[in-house]
Amino acid sequence: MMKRDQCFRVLASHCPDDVVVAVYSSAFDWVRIRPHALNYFAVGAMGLASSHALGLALGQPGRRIIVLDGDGSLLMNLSELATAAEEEVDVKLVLFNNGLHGLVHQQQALFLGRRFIADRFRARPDFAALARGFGVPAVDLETASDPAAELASALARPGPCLINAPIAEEEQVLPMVPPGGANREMIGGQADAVL
Ligand SMILES: Cc1ncc(C[n+]2csc(CCOP(=O)(O)OP(=O)(O)O)c2C)c(N)n1
Ligand SMILES: [Mg+2]
Repeated sequence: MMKRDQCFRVLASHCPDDVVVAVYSSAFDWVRIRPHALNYFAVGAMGLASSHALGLALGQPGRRIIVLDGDGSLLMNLSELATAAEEEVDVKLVLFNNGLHGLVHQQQALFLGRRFIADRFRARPDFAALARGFGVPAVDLETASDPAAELASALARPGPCLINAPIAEEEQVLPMVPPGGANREMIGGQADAVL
């Protein structure tokens, strides 16, 4: 299992400067890695990062595009894998697979007395197998002997690829502003830096 930060660092060192990164949920803090990059967009609605990335790939062939998605998010729009295969888009989809609605779990842990509900997936689909079933090549970092090297080589291959990246469920995405709170009350960040 890789830590999200390890994934980020491999991604950062194998991305050309003009890569476009579409991120969802656990990956929002990718912005810490490249704080001044303009070619990054965060998608708030689950399921949409992959669609946006495919649209961009069709509109700008040749552009390197990476999607950082959550397992809950991808499950909302899994059929995009069919489009990725049909159009042979050069999109790498890195799936941060924590078996949770992680952001929901984190809010319940931090602000709701650890009363967890609707946070955990009882079914744990084999996303790499699903991708291959759609005709999209896939790698699974869970079974890789050297996950960082496997990730790097998947990024280097042309065409679509799903990369299943298992992530520990305790990993939190910070900073986070408490519900109803002001930005200066953020947890795990430097409020002064944004004021
Ligand atoms: C369409 C939609 N429904 C509900 C939400 C509320 N929501 C925000 S994060 C989240 C959980 C996301 O889970 P996952 O995609 O697995 O990402 P993780 O937080 O685990 O990285 C939910 C339900 C949303 N953003 N979009
Ligand atoms: Mg998740």
